[in-house]
Amino acid sequence: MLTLGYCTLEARVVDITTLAVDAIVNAANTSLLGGGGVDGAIHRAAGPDLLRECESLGGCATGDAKITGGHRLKARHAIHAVGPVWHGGGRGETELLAACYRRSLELARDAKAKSIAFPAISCGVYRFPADDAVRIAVQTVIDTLPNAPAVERVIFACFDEAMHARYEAELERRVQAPPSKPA
Ligand code: AR6
Repeated sequence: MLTLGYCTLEARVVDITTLAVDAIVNAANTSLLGGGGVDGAIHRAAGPDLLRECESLGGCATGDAKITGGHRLKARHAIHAVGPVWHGGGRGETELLAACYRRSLELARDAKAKSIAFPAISCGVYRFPADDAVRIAVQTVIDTLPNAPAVERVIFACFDEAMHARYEAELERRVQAPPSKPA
């Protein structure tokens, strides 16, 4: 766990659809009409009214995000972010992935969310290299938090232990070491 001012960042092995937070982020596609992976799980848990609301949004560009209600989820809102497909790194994938985290936090702020949970966007079907994706996720959240000062809790929801270990290591690396004694 990492504490930055009033906000804690933590990684947990958990099914994101079960979290009672203000907003859960979905790893969606540009249609916003559902799919497999975490997207499918969120739509199944939220029920058909989520799809109806998504149909009214007109899709979403890669690197952007749109917000809906949570419907039958325990979360008040779902934020549908569209991560990049990994094509080797030469097609702006890093910046597009960072933009997903930035836009999601901005939408959470505008919805007055205090707690938000992210899945590892693009790390499944979209094949983004996990170590790089985790670094980008943590760095972008840290960089964006000053712009979303009401957010008090960020959860990185991991589907498996291997992904959890990556986030833990990345957060641990950023925990300030105590100041060393002057020589
Ligand atoms: N809770 C938390 N994490 C999960 C869950 C869950 N319930 N289910 C899967 N994950 P993916 P992408 C993890 O493929 O790569 C969909 O078809 C999973 O282990 O869901 O961004 C969309 O419609 C992985 O670490 O998303 C798009 O077409 C991470 O979530 C496409 O897949 C993301 O895997 C998006 O691909």
